[in-house]
Amino acid sequence: MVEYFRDQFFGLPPVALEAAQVVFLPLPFDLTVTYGRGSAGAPERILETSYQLETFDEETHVDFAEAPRIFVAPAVHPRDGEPPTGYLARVSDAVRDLPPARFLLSVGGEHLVTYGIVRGLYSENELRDLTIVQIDAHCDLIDQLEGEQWSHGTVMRRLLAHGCRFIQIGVRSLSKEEYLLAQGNPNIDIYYAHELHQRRQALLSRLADLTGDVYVSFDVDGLDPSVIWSTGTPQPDGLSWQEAMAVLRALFSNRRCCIRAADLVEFIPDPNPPGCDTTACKIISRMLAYWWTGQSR
Ligand SMILES: [Mn+2]
Repeated sequence: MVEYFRDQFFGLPPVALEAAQVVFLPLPFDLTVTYGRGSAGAPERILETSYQLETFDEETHVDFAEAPRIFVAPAVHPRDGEPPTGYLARVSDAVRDLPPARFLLSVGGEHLVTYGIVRGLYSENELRDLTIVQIDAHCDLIDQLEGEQWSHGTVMRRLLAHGCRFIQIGVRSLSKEEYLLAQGNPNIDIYYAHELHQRRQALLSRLADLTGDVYVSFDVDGLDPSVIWSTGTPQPDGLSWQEAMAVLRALFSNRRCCIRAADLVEFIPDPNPPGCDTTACKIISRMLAYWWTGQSR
């Protein structure tokens, strides 16, 4: 009988950080959630479930049993009574402590964790040249959600203030405030779900032509609920699996931009496993397979 390592991705034997090309960073944090809870359990469930996946990716022919090697970093756990900003600062510190030249794949947790990751990865100057490609039903550009500045619904507004640019894909739930903000802001480009079919080629060309630093933030509610329903604030009419993969493929095969990191957020482990658990694992393995294929060409 094969032995699986339940705390490693794909259940593979642990590898040393020095020998890894990918760092998997668990961020079990869902403090500011306003509706469905439970995304804090996602990193652990995803690791536990991932041994169910084949290490071989049928599309890219990457075999994770060979390469790339994945190092699972210690989780950054929230502390009792700690404000969200305290947690985010510790996430940034954990990211800064990682050796460079490794791909960082962070798994939330709620979407607010993206702020901590991005601040840890890039200096203030670099943030002004960073493009965040966000697959999401929501813009997360609200200034304050229920009076709270630091929330899953405000995370991109906080990053916008640092000068980041945004390409938001699959949006189908936003406030008038966010709509008007995006309309007048050259740094925000929204590909709404209802027009995605028409603008698909334009979007893929845009992604294939991106230059500079790019960060990929994958909120699972960007997908259609028929693909992933296990998320805090689901919305109908999201991206199909194939549409989402086309987006990731276009991005990771673009050699003119530099993608050092990605995240997967807002996934809630299924109360009746497997549910969507293995689908969430497969998003991660696909992102890594596309990234690795882009590296080795
Ligand atoms: Mn969302």
